[in-house]
Amino acid sequence: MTTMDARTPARNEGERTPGWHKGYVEGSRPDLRVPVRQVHLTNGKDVTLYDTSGPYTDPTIETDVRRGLAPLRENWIIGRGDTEEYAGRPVRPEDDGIKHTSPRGGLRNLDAVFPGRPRQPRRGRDGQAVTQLAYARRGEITPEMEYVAIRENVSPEVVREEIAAGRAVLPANVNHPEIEPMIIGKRFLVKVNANIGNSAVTSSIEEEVDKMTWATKWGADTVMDLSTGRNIHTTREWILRNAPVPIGTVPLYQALEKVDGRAEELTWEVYKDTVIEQAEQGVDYMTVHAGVRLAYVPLTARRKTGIVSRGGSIMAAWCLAHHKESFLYEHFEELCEILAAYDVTYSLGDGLRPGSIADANDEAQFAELTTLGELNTVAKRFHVQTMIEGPGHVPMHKIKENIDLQQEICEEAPFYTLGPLTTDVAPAYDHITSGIGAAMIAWWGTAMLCYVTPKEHLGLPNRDDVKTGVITYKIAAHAADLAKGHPGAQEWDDALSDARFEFRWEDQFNLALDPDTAREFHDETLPAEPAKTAHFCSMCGPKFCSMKISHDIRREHGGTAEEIEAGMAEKSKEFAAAGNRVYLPIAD
Ligand code: IRN
Ligand code: FE2
Repeated sequence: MTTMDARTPARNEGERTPGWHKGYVEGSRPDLRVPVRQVHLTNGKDVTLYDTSGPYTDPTIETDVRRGLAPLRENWIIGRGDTEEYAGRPVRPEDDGIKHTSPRGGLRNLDAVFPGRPRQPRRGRDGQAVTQLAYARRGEITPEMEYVAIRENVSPEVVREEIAAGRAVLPANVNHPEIEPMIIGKRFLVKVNANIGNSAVTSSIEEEVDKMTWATKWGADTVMDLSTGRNIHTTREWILRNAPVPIGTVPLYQALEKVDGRAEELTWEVYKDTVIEQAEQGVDYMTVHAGVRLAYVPLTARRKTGIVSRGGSIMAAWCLAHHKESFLYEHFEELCEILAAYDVTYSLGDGLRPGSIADANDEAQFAELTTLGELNTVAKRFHVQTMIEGPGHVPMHKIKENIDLQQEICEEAPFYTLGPLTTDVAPAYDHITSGIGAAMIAWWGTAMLCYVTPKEHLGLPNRDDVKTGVITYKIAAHAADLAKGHPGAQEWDDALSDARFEFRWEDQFNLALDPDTAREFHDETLPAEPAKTAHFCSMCGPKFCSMKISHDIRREHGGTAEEIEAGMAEKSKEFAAAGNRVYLPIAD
């Protein structure tokens, strides 16, 4: 997140009461409007922040999960000729003779609910690929690229260059016109992904949609739907049609459902069919564990925690059962053709990531990374946008080697890491053990961080855990943006610091990553309304407040170094006179 100082939101400018509202920055065409969070401070200044929350936080837009969001990219996609209407009825999962987990007939209902979707991908004008990578390589700045340039406060040409070089990805399936485009790359703001799903037993479709909007409300830049079990297809359809952010999946999970959970029964055909089904729905990026090769599986035998990746263990089981090379590796080129047709972005999975501090940076992990580098090169030949997944559990002194090697081996393709967790000893606090590693690795160039919630290793995250995970990771991401000197990143901190120093409590809350909790904590100690403008903070009370003292000194003695020193000496005397006590009762 960063401030976007130079740009003035076009809408809602009239109502300028302190607080915040959703604003829009208009691009070169009227249908290109980039949402921002516009914070109005009580001192008359405005701060503009990056916004991931979608139309849900715009009171002028009516949303209805049953209708889905407006397809904001549709004209751009059709205008480029990326898709066309299906001549007949599109091939539906229930028509293809392969066993699917989604309920038959469910799709027909969806057709009525979400008319006009999906559209058939066209393999590009004159046989050219329709991916953002292909456009960037041809020198074309798409509206999506201009959109993210405005969001990131950089020039569209920088965006095009980074995508063309493979250093950034703009995940945007041609069948997901609802998203507000975003970019993942080390020259841009560090992004955060939140995982949802996984809870087929306990939650309803509405709950899953709600988890997705809840995650984006707190700043998730992308959401991965890892649902398994019943209604998997329909759940995903609802999430996609209501998502303002790119949606990622691991198609292997659904493919495994189709063979009743028996890994050895997986086939390339079932997998491919699942990928097409999901690509057609509009999934923007897919985790593909194609780096788990037969020969690498024995390298994990002496590990403390073996293979902890779900996808990795499924593929390892398949390889061992057949004693054959992975079907994902063998059919990788064919997979590239499918992904290119829909502009689905690869997230090459780290199936052999370390699951404990002891296993960090071992032979198995780096062998897989070498293969991911090789596959990255193949994907680029097919113009498929590609990022690389990373660990895992890694102690602090072994983190840098991960990003350095990945950048070298994968030609600077965006790195997308799960944490890493910097110690194994704190179950229930793994958002923190991993937030530490996430901040470090992002500082050194990781482009997107996959969040970890307090429930990691213990259970399924609930609403509160999702929020805690997202906020923790937004802190890591922003800390990295600051350390990297991302243009504009510090303005946000400066605005909040000023508000803190000047006791503008409401401004502090409105600028905070989590205004609700900040306000709540403050109210716990000082519930009264006047306290929000009082010139002391609840930490020290009215008698002893470092910020208040600094103000007093400035007021009484002016601002030079000698004057401040004199003021300090005086305060020291006052302090001694009052009994040298740091904590004084608030009321006399
Ligand atoms: C991210 C980086 N490394 C792994 N991830 C995420 O972990 C990935 O994007 C997906 O959400 C999940 C996949 O886990 P398995 O199948 O590798 O355990
Ligand atoms: Fe773990």
